[in-house]
Order: sequence, then C-alpha cells, then structure tokens
Amino acid sequence: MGIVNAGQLAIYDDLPPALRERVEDVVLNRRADGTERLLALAEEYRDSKGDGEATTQQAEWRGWAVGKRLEYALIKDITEFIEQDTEQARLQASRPIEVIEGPLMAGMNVVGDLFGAGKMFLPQVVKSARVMKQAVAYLEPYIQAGKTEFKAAGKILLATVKGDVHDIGKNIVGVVLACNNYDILDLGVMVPMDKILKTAREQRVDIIGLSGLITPSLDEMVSVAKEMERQGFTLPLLIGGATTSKAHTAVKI
Ligand code: B12
Repeated sequence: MGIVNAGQLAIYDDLPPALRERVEDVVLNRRADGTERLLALAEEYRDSKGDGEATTQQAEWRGWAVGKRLEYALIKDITEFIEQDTEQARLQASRPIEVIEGPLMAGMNVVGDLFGAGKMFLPQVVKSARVMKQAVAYLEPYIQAGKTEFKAAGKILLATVKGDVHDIGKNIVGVVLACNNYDILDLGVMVPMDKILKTAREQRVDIIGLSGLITPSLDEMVSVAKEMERQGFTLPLLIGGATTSKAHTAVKI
C-alpha cells in the first residue's frame, strides 16, 4: 500500500527503466522474487535524494535552447526560471505573441498529449497551467504595449461556456483582440447561456465569442447558437477552443 502525493508524481515515461520494471514487478505481482529484487535496487538509492538520471537532466536542461527550456518547465511544473526564459524568448521573437503561439503552445500540446495518454495526471496539468499563466502574465504588458490608441473597433463579449473551466486560450484571445483595438468584456469561465445573452444585450456588444475545450462544450455552444436564433440575435458568433473544429462549427453550430 502506498500513500501518494499526486502533485509530486514523476512522468511515468521518465522513470529509469530498471526501477520501473522492478516496481511494476511488485505492484503487478509478476515475479516471486520481486520484493528481493526491489530491495536490492533500493540500496542503490540510499543517501541519494532522487534518481541520478533525473538529477543530471535537471542540471542539463538549463543549457538547452530557450524553446525547449520553456517546454520542459511546463511539463515539469518548474516556475523558478519561467520569467527569465520567457524574457529570453521574447527578445528572440519579433513580436511577444509569438512566444505564446510558438514554444508555450508547443509545450502545452505536449502536456495535453501526455495527459491524453495517461502519462500525466490532473494535479500535474493544473501545475502546468499555472506555469503557462505565469508566462502569459509576464508577456501581457509587452503585448499591451503594442496596442495603438484608436477608437475601439468594436465590443466583444468573451466567455468560456457553462461546464468548462479552461480559460488560458480565451484570455490570450482577449489580449490579442484588445491589442487590435477591440473592447473586451470577459465574463470568465463556466458562464451560463442566460448570462451571456443578457449581458450581450445590455452591453450592446458587437460580437459574442465562446470558448470551450471539452467535448460537452460543443453541445453547449450549439445551445447558445440556437437560443441566439430563437431570441432574434443577429450578432456574429465566434467559436474557439481545442476541441472545436471548422466542420463542427459549420454543420452543428
Ligand atoms: C491546461 C488544461 C487544463 C487545465 C485548465 C486550466 C485553465 N485555467 O485553463 C485544468 C487542469 C483545470 C484542466 C481540466 C480538465 N481538462 Co484539460 N486540458 C488542458 C490542456 C493541457 C491545455 C489547454 C490550454 O490551455 N491550451 C493552451 C491554449 C492557449 O490553447 P487553447 O485553449 O486551445 O486556445 C487557443 C485556441 O483554441 C483558440 N481559442 C480558445 N478559445 C477561444 C475563443 C474564441 C472566441 C476564439 C476565436 C478562439 C479561441 O485560441 C487560443 C490561442 O491560439 C488541454 C490539452 C490541449 N493541448 O489543449 C487539456 C484538455 C482540453 N483537457 C481535457 C480534459 C478531459 C479535462 C478534464 C475533464 C479532466 C478531468 N478528468 O477532470 C478537466 C475539465 C474540467 C472542466 N469542467 O472544464 C481534454 C479534453 C478532451 C475532450 N475532448 O473533452 C484535453 C484536450 C486533454 C486531453 N487530451 O485529454 N485542463
């Protein structure tokens, strides 16, 4: 029996193969001498704080190219160097938004793939999201600084639909649109349809933008679109988020 701090789990694929095999032998009861073999291996870890391989990698990753370092920090949930590395990536990019669209998105996609494959767990993804948010927060003033002072191009309401808590992408879209002189009214996450439509009317927005990253959000978006039609809305509806697609939007929404 083990007590596990899920927030401190290593990535399964990163465990040294010999250690993983012997632990699996015990957990899955694969060999009669599993316990002895694990105890023998455990001796090698006496007095060491972690596994040697990981410690070497920890030192090595600081020497990698900045994009790879950002990806590593996202996967390993390391905030220590995130601002320093984000700044370096910003200096190398021609526009700050490229740091988000490039290395940070690439890192988040790796996190998503590992999570999808069951190799990363929810508490780890929560931490990755925190690292991502810290990097985006660092870049935000630089992105805002590129904003030109003109009359607003229009007012856009943004919301992550009911049942969905993902907001990193929506927030980025809000920042980018604000830099293109749109007034952004961000209602946050888990926003019920009624609130979206009521606010859109009261605030006389020009566009409604919905974000959603989980499959049920697709249905929720369909419901919002239907309700907009029923209530006689003629505003454009923007759809976005990882699980949305042109086909689904065209056919269902
Ligand atoms: C970070 C993350 C989380 C964080 C979210 C933190 C936060 N504050 O946002 C946490 C840990 C909370 C989380 C929770 C869950 N997650 Co999650 N998560 C992710 C992950 C790894 C990254 C999402 C992200 O931020 N990407 C980076 C941003 C910048 O990209 P983006 O959101 O796609 O936004 C871009 C575009 O889509 C677009 N866009 C986005 N919104 C909008 C809106 C408009 C109007 C427009 C025009 C464009 C636009 O522009 C953005 C910039 O390019 C994805 C995997 C992935 N790679 O996408 C899974 C993922 C979305 N999660 C998933 C799942 C299953 C969940 C959970 C259900 C897990 C669980 N078992 O509890 C819960 C859902 C809880 C809920 N009710 O919503 C699945 C969804 C699968 C599905 N088809 O339903 C994914 C795809 C992972 C996977 N492969 O399984 N998650």
